[in-house]
Amino acid sequence: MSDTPRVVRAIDVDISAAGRVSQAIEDLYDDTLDVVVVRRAFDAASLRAAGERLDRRDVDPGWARPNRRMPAEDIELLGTDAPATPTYEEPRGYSLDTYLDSAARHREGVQSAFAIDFDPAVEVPRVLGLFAGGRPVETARASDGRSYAPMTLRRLTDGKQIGPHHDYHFPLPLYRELAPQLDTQTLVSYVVTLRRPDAGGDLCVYAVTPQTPDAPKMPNGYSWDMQAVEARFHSVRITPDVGDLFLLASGRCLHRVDKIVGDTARVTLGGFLAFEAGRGRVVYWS
Ligand SMILES: O=C(O)CCC(=O)C(=O)O
Repeated sequence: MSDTPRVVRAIDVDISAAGRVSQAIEDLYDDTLDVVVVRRAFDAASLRAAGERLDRRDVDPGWARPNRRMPAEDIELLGTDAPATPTYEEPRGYSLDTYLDSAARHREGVQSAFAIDFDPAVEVPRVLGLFAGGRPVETARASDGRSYAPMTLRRLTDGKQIGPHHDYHFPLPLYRELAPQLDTQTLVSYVVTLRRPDAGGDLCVYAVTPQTPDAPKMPNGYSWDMQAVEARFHSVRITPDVGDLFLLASGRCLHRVDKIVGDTARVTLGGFLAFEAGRGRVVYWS
């Protein structure tokens, strides 16, 4: 085994160079790449208009707040009120039926945030497909055909953040049907920026994996000791602009989102993706 310390391998490309990274999802899976930032991946004007609308405080399109009991992590979501991750409301994860029912009830929630000329159900798989090595990209489905939520809109306002975590959610109940169909070696996050905050909101990615020996934890044994993580491990900081996409090996690399500062919210659209077992297809959900 090599003694060379692990680093976060990140690349930053313009959409015009997407052809150079057409195998990015495979590279993320194969642990030869950790983050790819794709600048101008989506039409910035369409996303900016949606981001502005979603940052209005006088209209509530129905934001769900599954972390409301932890004010610093109180992310707002459209597209589901039972997300595919643990929340403070449901730390062990939602049941499969709760998750799928919520996805069905909130199906229109994401679409209706955009003007008629931008259909995220078409645009998201089209752009993800540019990095899938020619494989089809499809929304995840349970074995009875019910659809997982393809994507969620996320809003973080002043003082909110996403704390450090890995995303390896296959053991959760709602993956009971999905996980056996997938290559569960890792999980990849996809995130598109609709609105940039005045300050804060950067994505910070650390060369700390679930297998890193002696990863720094606080004396309580589960909270990350971020001062020690930042002192001892390589990291990258990413500031996405409106229209940019990033793909992150979020099952492997510890990551967090810096606290938002100021009146302008950080608004993103995102979810997860994975290879089907055998790598013939990419499936995505949120
Ligand atoms: O919003 C982001 O930049 C990252 C979201 C996140 O933590 C994830 O996708 O795992």
